Amino acid sequence: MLASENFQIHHYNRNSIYKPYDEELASMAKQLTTTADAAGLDAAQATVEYGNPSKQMLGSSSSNSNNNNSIVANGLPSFVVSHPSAEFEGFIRACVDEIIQLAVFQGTNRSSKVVEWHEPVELRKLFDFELRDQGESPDKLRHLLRETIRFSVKTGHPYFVNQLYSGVDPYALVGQWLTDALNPSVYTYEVAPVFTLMEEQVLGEMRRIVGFPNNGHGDGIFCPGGSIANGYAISCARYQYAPESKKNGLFNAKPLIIFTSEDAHYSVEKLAMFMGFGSEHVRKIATNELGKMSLSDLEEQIQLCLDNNWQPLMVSATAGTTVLGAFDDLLGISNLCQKHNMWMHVDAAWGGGALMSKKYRKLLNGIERADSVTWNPHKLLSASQQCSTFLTRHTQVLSQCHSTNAAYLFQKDKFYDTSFDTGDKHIQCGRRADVFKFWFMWKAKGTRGFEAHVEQVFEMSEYFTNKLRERPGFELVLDKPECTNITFWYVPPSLRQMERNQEFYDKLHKVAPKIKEAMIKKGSMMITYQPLRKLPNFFRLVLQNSCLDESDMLYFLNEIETLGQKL
Ligand code: ABU
Repeated sequence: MLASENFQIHHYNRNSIYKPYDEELASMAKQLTTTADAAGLDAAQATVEYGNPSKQMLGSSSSNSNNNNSIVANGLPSFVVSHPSAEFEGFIRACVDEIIQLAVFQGTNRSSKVVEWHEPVELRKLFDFELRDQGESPDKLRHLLRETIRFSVKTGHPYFVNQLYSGVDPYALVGQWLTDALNPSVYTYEVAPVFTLMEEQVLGEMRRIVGFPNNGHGDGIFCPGGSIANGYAISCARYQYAPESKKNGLFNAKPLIIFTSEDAHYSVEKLAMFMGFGSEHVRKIATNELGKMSLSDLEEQIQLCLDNNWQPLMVSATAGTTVLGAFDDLLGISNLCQKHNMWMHVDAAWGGGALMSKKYRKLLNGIERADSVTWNPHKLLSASQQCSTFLTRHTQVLSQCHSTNAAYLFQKDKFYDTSFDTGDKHIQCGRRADVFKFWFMWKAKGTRGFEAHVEQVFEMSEYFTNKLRERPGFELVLDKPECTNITFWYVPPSLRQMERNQEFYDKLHKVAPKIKEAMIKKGSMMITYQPLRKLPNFFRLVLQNSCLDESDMLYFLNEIETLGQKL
């Protein structure tokens, strides 16, 4: 049994939770009326739009009586210090309880909607987005919390299979909340001692799991998303092959060429553009019928690059492509990188989680030969957004490449070992402690818990694929999906007898968008669709929530069939 399955849902008794706060609010309202009377204010002026004002606001008013803290129209102070004074405890607890009840549990219950959909123009009318001169009452703020939850997509809902993330892991959630409460910025040991050492531990363990030599020797960082992690790979590769570029930039340099597959994540091209390479210098290698980078095309493109006297810089391979979930041939790519002295990067943002499983890690054979790897625990391992890592076998390159030695942050004459001031190897300055939620999950579940999680979602994707094969009207894009994204068409009965000509494909192209619209308006599930090269729109189901079982897989098929059969 997975550790997460042991998590008992707490059945809330609303009265027991809110009664003390509600009573507190009532008592404070009385106090405020008395205060207002004493101040010669009309009682109506001392009450608020959404009920009685709270003790905490009063408390801060009285505690800040010397702060030019005037009573404003709704009876509340206009200035509240950014400090959780004791008077705020009731408000914070009430809000957190509400979030737990509505967003964490009710919002992810299978009987609830995944989304309550409204067009933007309608949502603007339904939701109070406006910012005003005067602050709102605590009750209004709680109302706004509830409305925010109500109109938001419940990405933790089991029927949200739309993106490469989903679920609400209880340990990750608590971890995320703790880091928000402590609010560190992980750049120096002095302000983030625990998280600095935690990053070292987690990144080291991830490198060992990747299989880098010398027991995972190397370096790594937590970064804001897989796109930026892929950008770090480009930056490190550039430094390795053209260290003078740190000072001189790429002006007058021989063009450096990046190779990646046509199915790779768009971030490789985006970051190359952002870093001044230019999109022309990102060569898109053709994929084969399984969605993997074609090694023969790669070799041809490298040769073409050499013929032009350009410098082949790096190959960014993909382990788990965004749409088809294909794993590139990492061993073959590594041989070519070795032959041409190129940096080998593996974007395993999506498929990296499979490394946790003895059964599925073979999908990434050869990753241990890479120079660098992107691996996002917020994807297949279900950590909360965001949790993204860049790992490299090279111990110095990140620091050498990115450091600028800002004297106001990275003073070398500090009283402790300043090698633990890790911030200078990042391009960010302020940085969230994304490590904690992942470390906390890992502590709770153990590596074996992650393995069980990964194997559960792979098992469900195989079950879904098998059931899909048996159903009339459903057709797979890839015969044997490798990862837990499964791509397929639903062909409604009205099209099933048609000849497979252009007219058929034009009609099929319109089916997935129609079904998607119907499911969102109904709120019954969310699954994405896309075209790919010449293929008409098809669905992509993504599984990474290990609470999903066989009945959920049947639900997905049934729902698509129900919504699409009349098209
Ligand atoms: N790297 C994010 C990919 C977006 C998605 O398809 O879910």
